[in-house]
Amino acid sequence: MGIVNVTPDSFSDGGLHLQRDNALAHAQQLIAEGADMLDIGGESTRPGAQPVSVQEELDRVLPVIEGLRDAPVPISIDTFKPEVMRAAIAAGAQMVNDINALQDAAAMNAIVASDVAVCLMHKQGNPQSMQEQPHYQNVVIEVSAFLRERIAAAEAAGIQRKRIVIDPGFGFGKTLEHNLALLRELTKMTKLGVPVLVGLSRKSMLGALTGQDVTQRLPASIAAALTAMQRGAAIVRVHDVRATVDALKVWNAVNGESS
Ligand code: 8Y7
Repeated sequence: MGIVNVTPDSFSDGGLHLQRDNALAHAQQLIAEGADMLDIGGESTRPGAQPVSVQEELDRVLPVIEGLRDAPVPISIDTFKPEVMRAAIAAGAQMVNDINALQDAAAMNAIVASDVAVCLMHKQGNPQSMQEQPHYQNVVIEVSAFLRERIAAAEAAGIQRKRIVIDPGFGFGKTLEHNLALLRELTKMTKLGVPVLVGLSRKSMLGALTGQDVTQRLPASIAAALTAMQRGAAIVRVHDVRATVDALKVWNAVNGESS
């Protein structure tokens, strides 16, 4: 899963049109590099990030999703806002990546009313404050229990199991030790019976382990993606598609499928 952020950056403030063109070009590049799906996001959920309004998020992501209608890979919308979910699905998105795991009833209803897939992610706290004081008795048991409960809630609401993927939510209210325990024991998440998605690409835990700045975390991100695959991850959410695809080709040639 290739990451396409549709957020203004400090280098090019050329307005919505340029933002859309840049995002579409980036999306096409990731497809050419071998991405099997794309995750389009219009609001940063990094620790400490500022919220954006529904209208602003729609203005950012809808033109990009519409521009990818004929793309050869499925499009995921990274949002926790029900209004954005519904509009993105209407525009052709085939998956919703919800960092709130459909705990908002309106978000649950938006997915129930559709036929799209959904990623249910664990987090502790909210993006503004979640890294202040993460706390668990046993992070692996607690995250697994949460995801099991969210799968059950989604199924009870009418979302078939085949539409669900889960994610332990690396970096979302977790210390380095919590993240490492979750990655070490990722196989336990696969026992919940739905595909496991992981996002480790360029994350601060990799900075903590290597001392590298965010621009220099490609080798660490590859190692993390391979480690996750080895422990049963079905989908890896990454910025660096070409490098990750190459690494997975080598891994797959030895361990897995032929492609
Ligand atoms: C994740 C994510 C982010 C993740 C899923 C970043 C939106 C932070 N991380 N979604 N989103 N899993 N499912 O560094 O780990 O990409 S944002």
